[in-house]
Amino acid sequence: MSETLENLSSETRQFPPPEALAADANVKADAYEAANADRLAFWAEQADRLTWAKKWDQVLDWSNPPFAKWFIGGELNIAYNCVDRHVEAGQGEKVAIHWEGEPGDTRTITYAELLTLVSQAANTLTDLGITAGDRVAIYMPMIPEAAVAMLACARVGATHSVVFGGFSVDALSTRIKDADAKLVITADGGYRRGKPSALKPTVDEAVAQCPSIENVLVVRRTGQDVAWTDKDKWWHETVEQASPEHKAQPFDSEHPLFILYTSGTTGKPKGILHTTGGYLTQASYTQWAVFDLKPETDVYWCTADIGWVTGHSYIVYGPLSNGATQVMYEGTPDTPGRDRFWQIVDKYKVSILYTAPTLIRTMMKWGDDIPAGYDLSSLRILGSVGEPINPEAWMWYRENIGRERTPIVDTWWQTETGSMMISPLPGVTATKPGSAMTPLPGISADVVDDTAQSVPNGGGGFLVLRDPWPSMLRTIWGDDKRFIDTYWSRFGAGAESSSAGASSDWIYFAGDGAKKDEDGALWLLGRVDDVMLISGHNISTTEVESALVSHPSVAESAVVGATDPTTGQAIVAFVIPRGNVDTEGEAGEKLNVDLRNHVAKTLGPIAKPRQIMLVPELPKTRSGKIMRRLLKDVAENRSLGDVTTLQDSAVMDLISKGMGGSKSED
Ligand code: 6R9
Repeated sequence: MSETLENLSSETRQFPPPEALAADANVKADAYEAANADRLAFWAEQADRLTWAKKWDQVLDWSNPPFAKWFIGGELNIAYNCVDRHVEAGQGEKVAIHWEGEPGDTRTITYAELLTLVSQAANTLTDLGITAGDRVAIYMPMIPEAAVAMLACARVGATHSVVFGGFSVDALSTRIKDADAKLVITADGGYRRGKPSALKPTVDEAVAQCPSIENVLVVRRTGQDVAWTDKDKWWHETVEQASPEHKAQPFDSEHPLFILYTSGTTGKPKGILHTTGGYLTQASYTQWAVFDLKPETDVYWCTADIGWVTGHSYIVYGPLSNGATQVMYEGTPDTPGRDRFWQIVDKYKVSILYTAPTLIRTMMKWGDDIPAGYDLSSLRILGSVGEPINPEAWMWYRENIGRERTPIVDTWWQTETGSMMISPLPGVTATKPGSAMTPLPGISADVVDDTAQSVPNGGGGFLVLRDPWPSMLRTIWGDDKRFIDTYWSRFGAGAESSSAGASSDWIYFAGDGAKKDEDGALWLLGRVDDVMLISGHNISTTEVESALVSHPSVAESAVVGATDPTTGQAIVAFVIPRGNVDTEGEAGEKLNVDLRNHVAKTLGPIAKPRQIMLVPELPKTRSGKIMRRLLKDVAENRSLGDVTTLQDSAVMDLISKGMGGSKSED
């Protein structure tokens, strides 16, 4: 018997690209043809968008799968590509970063100034004994120095490991130890939710447990009191005093650029390793192609944190390698008010906005009138990343932010893929609300059943990637075996049951469920670990959540399968109502019944939730992904598992308290 995912929902709305945008788009339909005709030649052409100190001899070496090498023999410096070459091309006065601090302080950094900062930081790293191949941990708020620190590491060939500025002592020290880092770059603190939030005390505690750390470089941002040891150096007393002259040396295309840890659901975090030439090729190309980036005129803003892969690829390496002008914002979207994002878009005339479904759904909850008060006419492209975007959230984004003019690009990718893999092209694709549509040119994604057979259109299963791609992870830091087990042993030549075949038979397992609709467009259905088994049917959490969000009273929802004596598992839904919805007493009970019926009507009786809880918030990771595992604990009356990556630990108390009734306190 082959196991597939049910395909319950259908979507008929479709939005072709605006004509003027399509006519002037950076990438047109012929890119798919070119990549299909010769995939390696296509990627070589994209690699040529970069400046190489030495040209590669071979595009791809896949002779030792699953360990890929791209642009073998080539040499380049990433920081040179992101900074120096724009200054050399006469763009020194162009703004690289419009930085907006949460309290309202601002900085404008041109490419020439960025070059000075990165050169000074590179000289300081060298003074502190950092050489090519050393690991540097970065634990910082969203300030320009975070990007400068990453670029300075890249410039001297040190491998950076950025750790979210919200993570605990334990999370930070585990990551420092795993990578055996020599230096930490941090700050006294940053501003979040209207207050300074300290970082240095966490670093102090972590460093006390990590003998490999020789120095700690500290940016002064908040002016908070800090404890000081002889390992600590102020940024302004070192970097800002250093020589602004620094000549970037080229590194091998496969030189390690960064490690970024993903937590996963079990076990210790995986250090995902990315290297130089292939990574920058795809990050840079996708930034330009998927956002139709026109560096001369666009103002781009990605709302992610640099502690997330989105911040690496689409705040630092993608935009800067293209010479873009971008906005960088330090704080939260509701400080000082819930209109902060739209104020920023209006102030800087942002033309390309890249954000996450969690934020879109939060904005829906806060109400349409907030963005309605702002001039958002500068926007021309909207992006989404991080989770499946529910069709109704997509429509809300299109109508209330894009004002029905701007294409939306829903971009599927992972820390492991390094850059975007499945996404519409804004000048080519007629988009469907909620679908990431098709693999980008040069990428081969597919949906397969449990025997690795491609499912037909209309079918659901597992998302896989069939051919190596330039920005793919190279391994898990220090653990090749886990790399093979996690990503390559489920299907194809890497699977235990198969006799290792040709190198082209290796199949990458992404860990996500997906389906193909009748036209072959791809719909992402969430992590396969979250799939529910209801009376013998595999049902994705995403489809039920999207059905709930399509009800006018719902802003956001999370669905889990809880053990059930009759159906094996039963659907328990946690729902955040929209801002103005009455959930008191009878109104709340009626809403509850309505919602269960609404799901049954939209997807069929099999998907009808057993229980719906109205809650004020949902547990999320720092990058905004819903932590269904914790909700499952609540639904099955267990004590909570690991909560270390939870963004706001008070949320679970609120939800557990609410389990008795069905009221929302918001
Ligand atoms: C970039 C990033 C990766 C996981 C991925 C998937 C989910 C990301 C998505 C999406 C549906 C999208 N995901 N983008 N699901 N549609 N457009 O988020 O990396 O933090 O490693 O997470 O996020 O489940 O497997 P990362």
